[in-house]
Amino acid sequence: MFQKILIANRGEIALRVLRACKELGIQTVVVHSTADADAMHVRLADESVCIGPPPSRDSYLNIHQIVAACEITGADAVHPGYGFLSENAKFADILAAHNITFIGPSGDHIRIMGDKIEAKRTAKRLGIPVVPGSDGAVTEEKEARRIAAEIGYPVIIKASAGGGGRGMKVAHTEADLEIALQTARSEAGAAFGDDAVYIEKYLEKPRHIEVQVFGDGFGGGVHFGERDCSLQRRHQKVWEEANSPALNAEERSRIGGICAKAIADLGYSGAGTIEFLYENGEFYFIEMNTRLQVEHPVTEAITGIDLVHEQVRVASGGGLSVKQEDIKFNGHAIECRINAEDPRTFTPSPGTITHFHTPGGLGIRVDSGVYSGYKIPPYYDSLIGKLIVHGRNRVECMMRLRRALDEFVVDGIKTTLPLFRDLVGNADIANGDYDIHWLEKYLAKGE
Ligand code: MV4
Repeated sequence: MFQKILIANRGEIALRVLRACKELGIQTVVVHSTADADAMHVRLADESVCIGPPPSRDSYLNIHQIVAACEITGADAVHPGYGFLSENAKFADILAAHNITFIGPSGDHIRIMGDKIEAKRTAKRLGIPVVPGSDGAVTEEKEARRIAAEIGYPVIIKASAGGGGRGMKVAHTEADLEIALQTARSEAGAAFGDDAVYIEKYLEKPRHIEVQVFGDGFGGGVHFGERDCSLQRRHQKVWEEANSPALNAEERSRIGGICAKAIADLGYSGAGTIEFLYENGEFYFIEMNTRLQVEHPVTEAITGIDLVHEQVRVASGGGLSVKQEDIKFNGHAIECRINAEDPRTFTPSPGTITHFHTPGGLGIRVDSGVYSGYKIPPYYDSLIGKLIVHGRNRVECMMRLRRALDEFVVDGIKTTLPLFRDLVGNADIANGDYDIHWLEKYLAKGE
């Protein structure tokens, strides 16, 4: 087991990882920018190292400063959290070259999944169902036309270096195709320095369902069920739940089994998330994330398993604490992302939190890095906390969520809490009847 872990992140996820390390009896080091000197993760860690000025590129993304902080403090492993360097293959490789363990998969697995064409080719080879489309990159309009005619319109053109919704163009008919291909390629080249694009059948009303997987580091793989993350705005998740209201136990175990086997065959190590679009009872792979995700607590709530403990165990060579048959899905969980933003326009609202009171009671978890009197710096993302509610079933979970939202007080700044108070009373949400476009349509109506 590790002696000392350096946490290369900030905010609620830095605290989340700190807690797991403390429980495992591992010493902690955090790094922080000058803007985060008063942050909770700095207060609670055993040691802290200031690594630079506020902009992320000079601090939380500064690989050399972070490696130096490891050397100075004698950390033997780094947990990257999510965002920042969590899916940076070069960072994983550099740490390995310094004999420091990256708590995550190999640089090579990160690299494969970061290239969306390579990721899809790999998924297909491993027996994961993928969206019909081109086999690789498409450059010629003629070829694009042939593929689109074969799979049928509408089609979507995606940047191989994109992901998370960046660099996509939809063509509804053949007349749109040339423009879509040219703009997708030139935008991808400008944004990512790589103009490779690929074509897929465009699914019009899917849900976003993702499967939590783990490789044990010894060639084994398991799944921890799925999360439904269909409620998004501009590719930012807002509300996530486990299980998906759309799946039954048979579908869960079928897609979960496919993913677990794929992870084993890939020789993958650590936590991963295999993302699907789900429409008319079919799953279609779109991407794989090679990090711990923001919404991992809903999976923890229904399985009772600490996924960060599992990440640390696997990275240290100790394998997983559970076998597939030990992983049981108990009840229902919902996560609301509390952002320091206007609840209608989503404009960031940094500033001082004058009062912060979190709900409590059975089935309630709040993961947050803020406190009364804390001043939110304007340099980073606007997530200030996550409310995770668990119940024996979805109805109980929703009742408890409504009550918890009533108790939650955040004064001094705008937050997305009022949006959740609206959503929890909405009939479609109560019925689990929503797809990836539901939230944007709801917000456009301005109800
Ligand atoms: C799609 C799609 C429809 N058809 N691919 C957006 C994020 C990126 N991970 C993939 N995305 C999409 N890919 C095909 N073939 C629709 C989206 C999409 C979306 C996906 C998940 C959650 C929200 C979304 C919002 C708009 C578009």
